[in-house]
Amino acid sequence: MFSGATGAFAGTALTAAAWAPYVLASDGSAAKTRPLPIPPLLRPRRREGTSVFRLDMRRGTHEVLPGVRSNTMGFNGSFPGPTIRVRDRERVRVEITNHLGEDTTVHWHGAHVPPDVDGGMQTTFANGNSWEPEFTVNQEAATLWYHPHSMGTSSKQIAHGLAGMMIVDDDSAASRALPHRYGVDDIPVVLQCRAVDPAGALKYDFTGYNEEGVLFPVLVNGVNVEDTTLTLRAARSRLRLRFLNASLTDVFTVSRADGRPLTQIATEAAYLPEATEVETRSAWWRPPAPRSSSTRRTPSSSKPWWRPPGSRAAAAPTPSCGSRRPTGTAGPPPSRPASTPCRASTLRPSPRAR
Ligand SMILES: [Cu+2]
Repeated sequence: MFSGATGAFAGTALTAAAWAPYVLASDGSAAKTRPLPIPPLLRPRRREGTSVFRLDMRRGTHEVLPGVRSNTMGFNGSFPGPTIRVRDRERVRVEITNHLGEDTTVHWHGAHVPPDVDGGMQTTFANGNSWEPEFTVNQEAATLWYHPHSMGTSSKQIAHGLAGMMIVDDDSAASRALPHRYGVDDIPVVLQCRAVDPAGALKYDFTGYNEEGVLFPVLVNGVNVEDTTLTLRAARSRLRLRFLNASLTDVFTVSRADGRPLTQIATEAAYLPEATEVETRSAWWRPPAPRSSSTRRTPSSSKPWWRPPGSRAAAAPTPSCGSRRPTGTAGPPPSRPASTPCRASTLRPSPRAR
């Protein structure tokens, strides 16, 4: 089912109207079980009409392989970074300090902000320094992310853990109609395929990917799902999942293990003009970096439960760079050996849900 895919994340039907356990595992063989961790929500301070967020970039360690500490980099010590949630028209300032021991930037991927505050290579700042971009949010609801974008070190720093989700809210009827309680019925799902050697050293370029013995585990919200089964007990019958592919080169296919469709409601750009049922297997795939949102609903209804009233039209997901693509789609060559794909992971019902 997942051959050729670099990773897969499959879902299952809700079996109860109000309380629905979900399990994310890899081939059902993971040794440990724990609840799906939710990246912390970064709380701003309010200062003269501006929401002030603080990000501290420094080195740390994280368990990428079971029982092995990898040297990593993190925003506020979190892998992945904390989620920043802002609102259309909100004035925002982010105070960022660099303790990485090397240059960096922070780019607001997908945000409609002026270039001088968008963290491109021209705004690189050195170790020991701070950068404090300020902007007014100017776009409809979307799921974005933030990550370093400095010359020559972006993939290294992202691979080591510097990546986080950024959610933009708005006052549209569509937004009001959707689940929006962070970590309760509005769930961030950060998918990362990481290249790591058995000693825990993270790899981030062609040379590293081709080293002998390099492994490619799938992390979901920072947890290796080949080692650990993740569970999520939904507190609502409607569940919104925000998928962020924060991998460097890998494509994930998102589907449900029971063959039922997901209801896609947004892409990385905005809401879709109307909710769209997306099938399992290769029908729904994304290149690295894009975000999309879907909801799942109770299986008793066969129609999409929700259509965003009056929302602006958005482009369909557009393939861009990626190491693997559906047959017949042009793209750059695979960036790591085809013999070492990320292993498939599956979201399946827990025994209690059956
Ligand atoms: Cu980006």
